[in-house]
Amino acid sequence: MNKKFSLVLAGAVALLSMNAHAAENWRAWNIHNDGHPNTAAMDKFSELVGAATNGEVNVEVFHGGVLGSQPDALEQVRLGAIEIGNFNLGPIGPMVKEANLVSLPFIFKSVPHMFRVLEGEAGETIANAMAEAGVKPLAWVDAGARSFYSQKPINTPADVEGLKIRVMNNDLYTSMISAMGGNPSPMAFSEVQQALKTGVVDGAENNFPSFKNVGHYEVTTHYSLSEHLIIPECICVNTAKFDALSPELQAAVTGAAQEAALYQRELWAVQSGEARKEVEAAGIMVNEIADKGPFQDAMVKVYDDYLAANPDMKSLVEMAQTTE
Ligand code: BDP
Repeated sequence: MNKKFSLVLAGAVALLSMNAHAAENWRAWNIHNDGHPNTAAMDKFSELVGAATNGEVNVEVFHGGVLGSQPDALEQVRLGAIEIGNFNLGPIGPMVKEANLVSLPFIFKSVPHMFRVLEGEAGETIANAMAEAGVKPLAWVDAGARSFYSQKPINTPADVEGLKIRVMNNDLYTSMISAMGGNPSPMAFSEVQQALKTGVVDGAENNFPSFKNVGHYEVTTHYSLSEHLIIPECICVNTAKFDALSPELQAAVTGAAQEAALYQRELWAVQSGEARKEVEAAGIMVNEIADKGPFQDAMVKVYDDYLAANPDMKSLVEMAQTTE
């Protein structure tokens, strides 16, 4: 064998063996910008995955929703065109029925209650159904509670009457607003600030960090603590991509997601309080709602209609309601 040929051969062999261990390069979707706890947590996740897998799985995070709106990105993850991301379970409900449990208004008593439900049998059922649908949750993330904001304080459901309120894409949210006499307007997150500014909608609902991070507080005056929805989020991966990894890499990626989620929860605890103070300092008037009873009463119809149409969800709803 001449020298040149053997060199070429050695090169080819080296290339082949490298390919056998070709690194996975994953794109991660994140809707938030710098300054939001989830952005920091997703950057942390990327760092942790790289370290835990010795560079065999690389995650590049695309912030600010540049890879598409949340419903589109979820579809991309299901297809494997985007591998992973930080998703809210709200927009997952229309594609995974079980995930809709968390979108029933007032289903959780508090954020710790929500995590207890997710850590129990109900959470397992939801996680399995999501994995089956192609969006496998590796860890649960805190998103606090969502409350209304608009140009006037909201204290009772009657205050919502006649208001056009932006909601995320999910029929449960449109029913929720309609049940209070408001006009629901499903819309992509990226369009909400402009819609509030130009009066296309009268109000919206979200947690403090998101209210602040994308400048919704700059175009509203009142934030009313209705806390009608406590929706968890996930670090969710395309199921097939995850299943194709070796068991060692699966464990490393899951471990990194869980560590990043714990980090997120710590950041959330601090930064949601800070976000509230910042918007208040900027002039937002925050009002407590002394009695949430009337809001809960208005939701009876939402539950009745939902359970009549989805009787198979009764057991999950009961599981959540009976979780201490
Ligand atoms: C934020 C969530 C994000 C949603 C957004 C929204 O973190 O996933 O897209 O609300 O209201 O709190 O669309």
